[in-house]
Amino acid sequence: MLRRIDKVLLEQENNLLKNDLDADYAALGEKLARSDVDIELLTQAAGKFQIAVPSWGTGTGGTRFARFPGEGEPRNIWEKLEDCAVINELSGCTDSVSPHFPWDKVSDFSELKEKADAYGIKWVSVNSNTFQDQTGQTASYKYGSLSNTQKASRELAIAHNLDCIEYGQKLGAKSLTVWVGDGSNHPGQQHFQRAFERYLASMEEIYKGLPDDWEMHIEHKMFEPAFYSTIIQDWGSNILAAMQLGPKCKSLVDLGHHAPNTNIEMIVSRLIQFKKLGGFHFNDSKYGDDDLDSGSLHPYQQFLIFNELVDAEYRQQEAFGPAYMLDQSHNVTDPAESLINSAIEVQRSYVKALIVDREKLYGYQDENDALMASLELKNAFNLDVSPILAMARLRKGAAIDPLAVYRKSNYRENMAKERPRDPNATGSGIV
Ligand SMILES: [Mn+2]
Repeated sequence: MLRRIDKVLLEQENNLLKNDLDADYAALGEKLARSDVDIELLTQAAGKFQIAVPSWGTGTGGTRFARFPGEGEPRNIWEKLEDCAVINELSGCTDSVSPHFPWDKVSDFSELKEKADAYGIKWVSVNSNTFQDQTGQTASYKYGSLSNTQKASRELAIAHNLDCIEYGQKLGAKSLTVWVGDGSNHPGQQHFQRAFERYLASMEEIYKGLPDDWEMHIEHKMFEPAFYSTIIQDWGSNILAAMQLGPKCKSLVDLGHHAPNTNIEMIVSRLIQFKKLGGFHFNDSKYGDDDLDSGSLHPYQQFLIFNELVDAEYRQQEAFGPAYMLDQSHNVTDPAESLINSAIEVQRSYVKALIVDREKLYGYQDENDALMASLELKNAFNLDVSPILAMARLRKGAAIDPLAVYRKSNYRENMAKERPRDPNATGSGIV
């Protein structure tokens, strides 16, 4: 397999840490065994866990005020793929990339697929972009895309989404994620019902173009770029649209797209119950943003979300198989470092949720023992599962300490020489 990080360096670094890891792993294994938890099963589960990297996440993000591009950041999808390969080589848990069109459009998709195959990277959910006008575009998205009052704009947005499906088929993807910035900035600007009707009619046209084995995922977002109303502002409008469109349409939960303090784990449970959970965009949020690194601020919330997901797995819930993806904005960190770190933080939440004794928890719930029920969750959350994650990485040929290897490899410094910055390049967005 094609590699971006020197294997000798990786093994040298792993060898320095292996004895300590073995000792920590053995100690944790003994501790878990006292609660009848088999550490080997957890390590195997950690090894299987995979989360997709968004192609646009490999570039420095930005805010409405400015973007400060980093040295050596990727200038096109080929270079984004290179960085995604590095992230996977070191983390061992990001073997897929989600592309965004037209940003990632190429003339020869088979060449792009071959290159990704060589790195052991798969392409997953394709994302459409109808929230900005492209050069020479015949109709504008200024007043919306799929819900625009003007037929020409709606038709252009529908055609773009159908193109995205076609590109995705060439790459081997199986789903289309649709997020639109449609909404309004003034009370009275938009007729809520008519706008939603136009959106649904447009989405029906896209749904008709879905191959049999594809899904369409709708992403909701409370606000921004529209600041008064947004067409799919929350999971309510999202699931209503998904139910209206049909079984191949499901809802996607972006953690940062909710009001502060929203009980996202309960939304996840509802979507699971009605077979409408399509996938996730993981990130973290303090206010109304979707920009912070996953698990950097609310790791317990992320754990509680995984508690619902693992519970659905445990109950063998019908039609359950959400797609996991990161979606963050990296303004002050090296995007590769943030993506490595976040992928591992999401994997950490998953492994911790596996430690919860489901039958014990159900018992406490049935007996209305609120304190013991909450402690069953909290005790699992409080356990440091780092040795399990590190061992899973080591066994897959990834790095015990991914960030240390990344920095020792001088990858970014080398890329700064290979990838001189184009002063006219457009920035990556965050959706
Ligand atoms: Mn998102």
